[in-house]
Amino acid sequence: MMTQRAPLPLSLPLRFSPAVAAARAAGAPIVALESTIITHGMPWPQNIATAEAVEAAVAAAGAVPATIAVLDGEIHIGLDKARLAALGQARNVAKLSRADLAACLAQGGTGATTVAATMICAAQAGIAVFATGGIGGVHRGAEDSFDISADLHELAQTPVTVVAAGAKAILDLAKTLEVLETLGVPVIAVGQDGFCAFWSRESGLAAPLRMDDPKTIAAAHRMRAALGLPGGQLVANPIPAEDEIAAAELAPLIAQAQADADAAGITGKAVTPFLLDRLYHLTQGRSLAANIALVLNNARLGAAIAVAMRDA
Ligand code: PSU
Ligand code: MN
Repeated sequence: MMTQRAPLPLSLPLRFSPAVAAARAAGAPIVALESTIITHGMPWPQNIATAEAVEAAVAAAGAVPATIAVLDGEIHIGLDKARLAALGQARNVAKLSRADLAACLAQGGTGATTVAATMICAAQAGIAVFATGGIGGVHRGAEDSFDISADLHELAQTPVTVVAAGAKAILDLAKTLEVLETLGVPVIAVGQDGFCAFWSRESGLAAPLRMDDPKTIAAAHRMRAALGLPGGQLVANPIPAEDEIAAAELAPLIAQAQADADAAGITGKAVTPFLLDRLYHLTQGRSLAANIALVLNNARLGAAIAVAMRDA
């Protein structure tokens, strides 16, 4: 094992699905998956179809998927089909980040976990690898709004390797990389030198690190722990070439979406879901098709890293 699991606080309401419990008992590789992408990142019914396809992709690559959400005051590590379907159809589900998690649990609430909250839950469950679409980061105009995702600080504190197609391209990616550097978070590009841009393979920015082999990524994760460094790693896995939307084509549409958000006075947790929904409409659904393709790609790599950690 690469992380030392602290004893669980007696009161932490962790509930493992039968499949994840069996995987833990057998020491099988497990990949955590988040739920905010289901409730706030994609429209119904593609959200549920994608969540199921992502779980299948993890399984096909030799690991056990563990989709994480808070249901009725319990942290579920692994959701069955019925719970996943219910979450995907529910309206007004809370979006839980680091600041909200304890409050939601204490009140017996239900909510979807963001990258930050999923990392916290995964670490408590002894899961070291997590695959998603794109992390949150520094928003455009953050110099005025101060809108910087808690995902960045989580990567600095919680020992989970997060596989994503970088940070979402609605963000200011240059500032996002700067903050990650300040926080001491390793940002590792896979298969190329450039930092990817979610729906596009290249952002025009160089990635600080590059590792093309899942074994190396797994070894780097363990080495950070051996050094006594807290925190995880961001693995920036570019969308497959056949699925990408060129950055130049997206640029004016992202600017339009941001202008719409500013004009509508959207702030806080609503910003990212609003921008993703605007892009969905502005691209006539192509952004969603690309998002689905990149999440599947990340699920496959996440599984390969989890297998490499098990075999180390
Ligand atoms: N990846 C996607 N779509 C998403 C997200 C990730 O492909 O919607 C979610 C994650 O849960 C991430 C959140 O933590 O977007 C970022 O929200 P914010 O910018 O408010 O921190
Ligand atoms: Mn924010």
